[in-house]
Amino acid sequence: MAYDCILFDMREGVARITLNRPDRLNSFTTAMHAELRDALRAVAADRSARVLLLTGAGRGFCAGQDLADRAVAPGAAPTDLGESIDTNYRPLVLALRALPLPVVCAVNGVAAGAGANIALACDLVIAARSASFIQAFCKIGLVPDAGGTYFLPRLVGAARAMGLAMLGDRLSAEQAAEWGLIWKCVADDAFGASVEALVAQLANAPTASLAAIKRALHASAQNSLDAQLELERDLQRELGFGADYREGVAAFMEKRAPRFGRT
Ligand code: T3D
Repeated sequence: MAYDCILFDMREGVARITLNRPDRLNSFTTAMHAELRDALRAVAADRSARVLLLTGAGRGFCAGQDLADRAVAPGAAPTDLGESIDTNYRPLVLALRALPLPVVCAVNGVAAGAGANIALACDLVIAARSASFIQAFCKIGLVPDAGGTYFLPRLVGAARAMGLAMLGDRLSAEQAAEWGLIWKCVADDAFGASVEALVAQLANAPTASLAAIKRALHASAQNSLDAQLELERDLQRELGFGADYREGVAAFMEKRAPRFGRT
């Protein structure tokens, strides 16, 4: 599939998806969603992929749904937003969460509406200091979607989630990191290098171990303690029979750097 709205590249274990409609702050269109689905399918099928990096081109990360596609002419029927969510946003969030490798979101600028929540669906969010997060939905009469009402209270607590969602104010990247909404905020001039260092570290890490960590931490939101202990046991058993564990222990004993693989 040819891509017009995203850039997609896969090299040295790093899959890179860049939202690429900078003149519209990389807002989502139907075409962009179709391209994202295709690219994510390709990443899931590629056994050489060790980490996925999602970022935006230009000065913004993503301004959510392209509202130019939602303007309703007088007398015309409005778009069924539930259908749009079922076709586009829900599969996107679930695909990011299901990938058996770490997904890094590098928030290079403003992340608004579904753009903010797609970032939160990723495993590690690193933001430039000049970036910001806006739950813009209440400004146009909507409810946070793309997992916002799931992620926000779990990440920052009910009080802050309610304030962010009901006020729709801009949250700076620095404040987002202080509140635990994201992993890290870095100075703008160190952003590119920090992102590259992070994806390089993850691309050389034991991928099956990171996939198990992702699965266990996501499952903990619903599980009882005993169910979580069982899951940890099952994952540890599987990893304990794997090549990376053998390599990790051997490297430790031999006082050398480990060479991990995908499994
Ligand atoms: O519809 C469904 O399928 C349901 C799902 C909905 C999910 C959602 O995401 S709903 C929320 C949609 N997003 C928003 O409400 C955010 C709208 N954008 C903004 O509030 C502001 O643009 C920002 C706060 C994000 C950034 O402000 P600023 O001042 O830095 O930039 P700007 O000047 O507003 O935007 C730059 C250009 O991008 C501008 O175009 P122009 O005037 O230069 O030709 C602006 O119109 C355009 N743009 C920004 N966001 C969108 C957009 N165009 C279309 N859709 C956008 N969401």
